[in-house]
Amino acid sequence: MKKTQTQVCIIGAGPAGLLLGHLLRAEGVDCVVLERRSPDYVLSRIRAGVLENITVSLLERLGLDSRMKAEGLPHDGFNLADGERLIRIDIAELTGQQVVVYGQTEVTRDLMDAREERGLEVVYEAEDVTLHEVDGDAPRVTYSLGDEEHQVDCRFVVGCDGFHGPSRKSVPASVGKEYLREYPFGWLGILADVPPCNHELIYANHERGFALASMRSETRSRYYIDVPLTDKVEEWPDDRLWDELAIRLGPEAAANITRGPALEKSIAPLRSYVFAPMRHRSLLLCGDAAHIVPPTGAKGLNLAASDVHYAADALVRFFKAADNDAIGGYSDKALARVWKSERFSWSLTKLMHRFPEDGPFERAMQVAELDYIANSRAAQTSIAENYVGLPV
Ligand code: RFL
Ligand code: PHB
Repeated sequence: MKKTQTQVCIIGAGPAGLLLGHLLRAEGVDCVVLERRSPDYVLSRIRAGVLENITVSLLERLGLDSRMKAEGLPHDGFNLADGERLIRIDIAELTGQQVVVYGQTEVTRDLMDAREERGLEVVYEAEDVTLHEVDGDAPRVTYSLGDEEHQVDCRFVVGCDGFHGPSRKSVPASVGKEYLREYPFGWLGILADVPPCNHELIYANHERGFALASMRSETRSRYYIDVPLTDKVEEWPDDRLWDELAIRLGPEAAANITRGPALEKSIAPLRSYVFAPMRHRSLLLCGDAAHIVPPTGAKGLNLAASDVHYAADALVRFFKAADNDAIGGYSDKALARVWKSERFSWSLTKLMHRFPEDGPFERAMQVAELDYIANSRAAQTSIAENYVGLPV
């Protein structure tokens, strides 16, 4: 058994784990990150595209924002489409803020590329990562790498290992509470090297279902439609998906859609999930390890960033100022923001999707709400301030 010692052992090198590792290293806190997959595999996952202020400002604070500044697309607004009607939410005018369209893959790549220069140790392809004694003050994490068994002794373990990782499962069932809402559809996404059909995002509620027109750059588009959970990607050849997008996004957007072969196509289920508390003794949870939102509000990655902001602050105060209180307050602080993002993502999902169980009354409620939003600056402001991200 090869043993190492560090202050913080981080499980998972997605955006949450890498961001936390860099923030801790920048403050002189020792840490090691253990990741089950290879760097190429991590970069091949196509996920989030919209960054809130908190995510942008953490990259700025780390001085790892140069490519995002050069290549990211600042957006002043987005659109809700309901049949023929397009409701523009002018987030810049309503909140004085913007969001930045810059893919999660690129954020992850920038954080990965800075590992060596910043002295951040990440062990990729770590198998059988197992947490031990997180109940006490001296937890351990074991893993294997090839034929070799390893053990990391540390003061804190931070679970940044996503929804399926082992960290959350290390919290005793008697301590943790789960809140879950599953949705009766998934999002089928397509990534293609074609110019976007619109310079801003369009979330559409069409009688045939939901559609989203998004992008990664001026030459790369990302589109989604909702599909029954029983659908398989193979049932959606590119042409069928482009035809469906053209119908659901409406004639104006359809006229501007450029079709192209899929670089990636996948179906992701939608769920709302919260695990509380987000700390158990020497174990802290951040990001998808503790909560999931449906992607409708573009909140998942940004929530991971705000968790990491609180966790880094608490850990730095513990190691540099012998201050225990911040660790003690981490879960409540993080959850207060998590629940507000959960609420926003759930309500936008309900507003923009046709649920199989819904009847004429539920549809009339959607129409009334969209009509209210279209004609009320207060309603638009509420959506805009949630979309750009509530204060951290
Ligand atoms: P991740 O990215 O899942 O990373 C977790 C990492 O942990 C590793 N891991 C392990 N490592 C060691 N041992 C084990 N046993 C392990 N098990 C797992 C994994 O390999 C992985 O590298 O979680 P993290 O860092 O918390 O980041 C969360 C975000 O990835 C997620 O919330 C967002 O992608 C959600 N999301 C969106 N968020 C936004 O803010 N804006 C968006 O526009 C947006 N769009 C989306 C999305 C998610 C989507 N999908 C596919 C779920 C669109 C989609 C389609
Ligand atoms: C994306 O571009 O992948 C994206 C954008 C906005 C969302 C979800 C996903 O709400």
